[in-house]
Amino acid sequence: MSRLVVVSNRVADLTKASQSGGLAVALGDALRQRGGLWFGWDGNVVERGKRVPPTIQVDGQVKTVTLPLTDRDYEEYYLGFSNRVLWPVFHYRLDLAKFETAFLEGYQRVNFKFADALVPFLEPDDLIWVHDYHLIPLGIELRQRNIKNRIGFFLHIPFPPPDILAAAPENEWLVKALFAYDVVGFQTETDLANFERYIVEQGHGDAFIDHRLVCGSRSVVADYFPIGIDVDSFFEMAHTPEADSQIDLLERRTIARAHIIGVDRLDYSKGLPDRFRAFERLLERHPENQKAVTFMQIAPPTREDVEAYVDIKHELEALTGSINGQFGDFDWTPLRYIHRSVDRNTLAALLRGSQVGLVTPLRDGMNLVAKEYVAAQDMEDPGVLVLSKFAGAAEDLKAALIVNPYDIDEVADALQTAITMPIEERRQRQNALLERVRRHDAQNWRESFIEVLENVSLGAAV
Ligand code: ADQ
Repeated sequence: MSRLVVVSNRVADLTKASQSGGLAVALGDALRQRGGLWFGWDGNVVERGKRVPPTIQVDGQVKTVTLPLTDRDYEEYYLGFSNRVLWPVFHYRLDLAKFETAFLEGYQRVNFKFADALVPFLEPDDLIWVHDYHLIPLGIELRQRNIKNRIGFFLHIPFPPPDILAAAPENEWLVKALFAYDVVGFQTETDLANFERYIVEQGHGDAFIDHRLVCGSRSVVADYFPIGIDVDSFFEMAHTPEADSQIDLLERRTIARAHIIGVDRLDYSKGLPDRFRAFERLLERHPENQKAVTFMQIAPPTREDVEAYVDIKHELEALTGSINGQFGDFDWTPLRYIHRSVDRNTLAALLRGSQVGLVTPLRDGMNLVAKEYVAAQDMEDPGVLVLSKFAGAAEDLKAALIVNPYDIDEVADALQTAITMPIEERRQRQNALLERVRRHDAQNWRESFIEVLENVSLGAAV
């Protein structure tokens, strides 16, 4: 079995995989089974011009190789092109994108440096799996260094429609860069269709029935692979004696009979201001929920060096103050907004202890919180998932209450339906949801991607 080499912007700490969730859970097992290497940024920033050799850590069969970014690279590659250009554009938010030439140069420079630093660690049989929008051109850089291995790429965020992508600088270069890979994976059918439309409708190439797309002298296999979670371990985390006492505490500390929960990084793509307004609308339209329902939003800070993130933080603080000021009472705080990271065990307990999971991104690649909410529920007395139709997860989780997150009345009505839903309907929906969450779990995601990558006929010169 060939080794697996994972490349991503940040490298997760595999020794704390169950605590960090996400990629660490999804890829940790594969790395341990096959042996391999995880390469990426160590999260540190050093002065420009300073050359720091990669840090190598070995844990059994798995090596992690990490390096810092210079302050300039951090500004231009990470904050600049990745998070001020690609993140907003790929989330359909051209209004928030900021284009500067230096950003693109920084992005290309870091991908160049990453390739230089990675090549000495590669062996001829390695399967290389590159992750996410920070590293789209890494494939080209590796090919230019004569790396002939199978290389796959997975995009964790949405792939926008061609008309939107056309507004990004160097979009043609960026999309064509994907053809340096052998397999390109997306989260959903919609993302895959957008990629195919970009290639075919704009005359850059052709699509064939076996998922192969051809562009110039290169071809790739492009398909969708919905990412998932480790369902059993999340369920277990939500059902420990400590979780029981946390849920007890949650219930005893309040007069509310129903809890609504939201858990998201504080990001404008997650639709938090509209979500807060929908909760406010629920209290206005259905006043019987006053003193009877609470909403807890956990939203840890991210990317605070980007202006759009500071703006949304202020907006949420103002909305929280205004909603609590208008509706709160000495014995009831309607909205609890926690702007901190929360330990995953507590998170699992809170998801289980909440009667409604409110997941209303304006656009999201997949959204693992929706899946975690389903996995955490008690099957006998499950809660209800209210899910945005613009989350990738909605393609699969059709048994949730699917809403348009921009329509505040609709979300408020869905909340009311969720709070008052009879137990039989809740159980039916939960059964259907859990079946989907299990079908597309973390293991299925990584194994299906790796299987396609291992068996693909190589993409060069068709
Ligand atoms: P994210 O945008 O980060 O991921 P999401 O899929 O919801 O979004 O994953 C977030 C993870 O962080 C979840 O496992 C969640 O439990 C955890 N988390 C969130 N808030 C937390 C908190 N306060 N404390 C502790 N943990 C917290 C990107 C894409 C998504 C895609 C994933 C995976 O934007 O669309 O689903 O990658 O591909």
